[in-house]
Amino acid sequence: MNHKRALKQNWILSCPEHNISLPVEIPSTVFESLLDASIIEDPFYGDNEKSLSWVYESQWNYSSELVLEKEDLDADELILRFHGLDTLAAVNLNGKILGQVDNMHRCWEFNLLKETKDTLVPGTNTLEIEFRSSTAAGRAETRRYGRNLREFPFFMKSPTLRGASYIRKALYSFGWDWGPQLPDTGIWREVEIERIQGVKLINLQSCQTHSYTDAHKGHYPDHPIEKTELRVRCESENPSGLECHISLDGPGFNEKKILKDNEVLFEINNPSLWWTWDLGEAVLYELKAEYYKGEQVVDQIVQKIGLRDLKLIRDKDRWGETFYFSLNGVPLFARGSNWIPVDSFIPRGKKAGLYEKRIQDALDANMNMLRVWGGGIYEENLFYDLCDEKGLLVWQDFMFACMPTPKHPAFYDSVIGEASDNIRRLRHHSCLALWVGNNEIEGGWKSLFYWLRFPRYKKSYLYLFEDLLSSLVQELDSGREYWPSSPSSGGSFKNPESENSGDSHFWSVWHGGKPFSAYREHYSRFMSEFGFESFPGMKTISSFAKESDWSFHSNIMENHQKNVAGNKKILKYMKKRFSIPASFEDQVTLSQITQAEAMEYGVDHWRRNRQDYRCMGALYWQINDCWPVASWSSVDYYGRWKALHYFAKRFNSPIYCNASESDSSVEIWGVNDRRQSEELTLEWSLCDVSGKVLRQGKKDCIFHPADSALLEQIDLENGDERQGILFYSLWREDKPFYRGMKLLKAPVKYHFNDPGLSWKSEEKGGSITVTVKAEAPAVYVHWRSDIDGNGSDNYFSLMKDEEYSVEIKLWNKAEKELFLKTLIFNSLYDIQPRDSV
Ligand code: BMA
Repeated sequence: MNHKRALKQNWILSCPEHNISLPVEIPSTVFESLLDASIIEDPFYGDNEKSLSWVYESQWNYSSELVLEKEDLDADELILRFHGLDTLAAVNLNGKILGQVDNMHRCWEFNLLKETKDTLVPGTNTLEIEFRSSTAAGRAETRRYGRNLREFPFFMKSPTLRGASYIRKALYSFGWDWGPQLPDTGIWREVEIERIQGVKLINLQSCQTHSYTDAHKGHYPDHPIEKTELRVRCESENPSGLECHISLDGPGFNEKKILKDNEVLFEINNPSLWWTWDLGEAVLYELKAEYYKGEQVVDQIVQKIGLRDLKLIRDKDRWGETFYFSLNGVPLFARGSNWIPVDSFIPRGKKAGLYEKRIQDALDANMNMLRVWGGGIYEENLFYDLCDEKGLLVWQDFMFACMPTPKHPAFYDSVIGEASDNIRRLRHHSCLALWVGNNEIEGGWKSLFYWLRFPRYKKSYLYLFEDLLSSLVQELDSGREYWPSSPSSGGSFKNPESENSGDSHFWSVWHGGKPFSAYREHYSRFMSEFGFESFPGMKTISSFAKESDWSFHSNIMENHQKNVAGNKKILKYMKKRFSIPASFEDQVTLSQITQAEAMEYGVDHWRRNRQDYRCMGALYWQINDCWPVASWSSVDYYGRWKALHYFAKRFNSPIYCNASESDSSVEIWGVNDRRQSEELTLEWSLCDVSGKVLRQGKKDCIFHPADSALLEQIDLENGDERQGILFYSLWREDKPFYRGMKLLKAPVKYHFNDPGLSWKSEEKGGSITVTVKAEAPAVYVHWRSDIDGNGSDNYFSLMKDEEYSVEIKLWNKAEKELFLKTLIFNSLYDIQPRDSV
């Protein structure tokens, strides 16, 4: 029987140069272990990052005793498997070299009975992995190939260490415009040893075809698909001719078949489909392949798979070409954000539960898609398992971003290995929507700098991203689409940033300095990136900066801002919308409100445009951080939600309404991303700052499925109305269902009345419900406390005399008393200087 065991314990990490030797567990990395052993100070504190280059400039060795039994040595094969080595290393066994590794994104395997048979001994063997510095290697490669492959011309400062493009290692770790320069080293994923006897099951590849019911035509029935055919191919080595059984088990279905000609076919009538959480249930079936020797299972692969028909629809239309996903026949608007690695030190983040937490955050903010961005990693299995289970789609970049790639043959070979490993690892996941060649490299070729500096790299771009990766996806995962770059219109450098076809990144707001209103002038078929920065909350700032550093331009705050002049930009935008309060804490809050307003402005516009599929996705940049920093994230490194995350929860609601104002009118739009139609009542009232109602209305509306529509157009009279506060809400059978607020002018133009906020709290089923009341219109009401918790809402607005309840779940229930003691509610009135208008 085949047998696997993890090599987790009894490793020693050492660095002779610095006289360090530490016992460690695997997976782990050098930075993580040095921190655990208190050999270095927290790299995230102050500017400690700057004094740690010795760590990544040094060589590091991991060694362990590998105990082999007689059965291991008598096996047909004995595989030593590293699921991830970061990055450049020699792997030695009993002093003999097994091989050199040079790609963090690969799974490395060594057949010990082949390569080292003579040196293996029963009992204790010595395994040693000697890592060399990735940064030194990056510099050496740059010299060797004579090209510094970077994003910007040389007079512009790059946040990324030199040579990164040559090394197949997570790019962000060399530094990014939101990430520190802390390239880690180590055994970052599991190591195992597998004994193989007789047969070897290697991988499964399944492919689905679906037949739709007639009822499907023209609307979206509950069960659109009447039959799914699932063809499973099995890759194995079976010299002993044993029987392989493939079984599929799911709701109302359980069949087991014998593998013939390496293939079986299941026909599932009335399948229970896999849906994103907002369209239905994410049903998973269990697919199992088992080799039997008599009654005994000798090898096995188990996968959870969903039955679903997911297509990328690119139809010609009046604007150009559509770009959207259709899930089981339903056109899906992708609501979500871009995802970066959870930590600068990835295994540490995984151990801290950051995958579970951040994915829950994405779901809490009503997202149905995450984009795994190309400057990080092909994520952990856990990430995709969670997305499968929860019904969250994944847009998957290959790991290339923002800089030209090398063009020597060994680099291509490395990419082929990496891409094949990851396609084969991930292709059974239902959540996986699309493979994408790279982040922003096709767009990079728009710049003169690329053309002048790297003319000979253009052909290699086309080879890598429009030939090699595309044919690998075609060969290894034929049911899934490949898209050459993000953004792109389909490739060949043809207008990658077109508004009329493909996906787009829109950075005129923020990088381009344009006002938020520029979002409304920009159309896109699928907005896969746009973003706006803010500071993390005070508790997070206190984790890296002393009180004396609490100002936008102190050295420490500037070190925790990696986008050139980013803090200046935050302030500049804030000044356009608000008066700047004196207290740093209020400034930080205001930076978050500015960010939230910006993202809401964009998303509302693109969601209004789902009509006729004009725009079918809005993924903002970025949901998470890998360290505590001022950035575009909506959730900070410690998991604290910024104002934007609460706004996102609202502007990503599957059914909602939003308001679009101009000088003389305001439109209220309804959006329904679900597949059922809804009858809802819209109520709105336009007030002045005292709460006096200037105008109001009420209307029953039908929200057609998968559509957006103008619900109400209000023409504004001159005077107060044009500077009103518009409150709007949706009601389902007399119950409030959605509420929103729009200031018709920039907030700085309002002289708010004191809303005299009062609140009372009550404990209910393990969480705390706080009811807050306003005596005058209260804009962006926000609660905070010394104790952390996630609220059902925050940064919401209240009408005069309105009462509203939020439920708050504390991270640690035991801290309830201190939470309540330090709980405070404020609104914009409290954080705007009084004499500002
Ligand atoms: C995007 C990303 C990242 C970057 C972000 C903010 O275009 O692809 O490379 O961090 O912009 O500048």
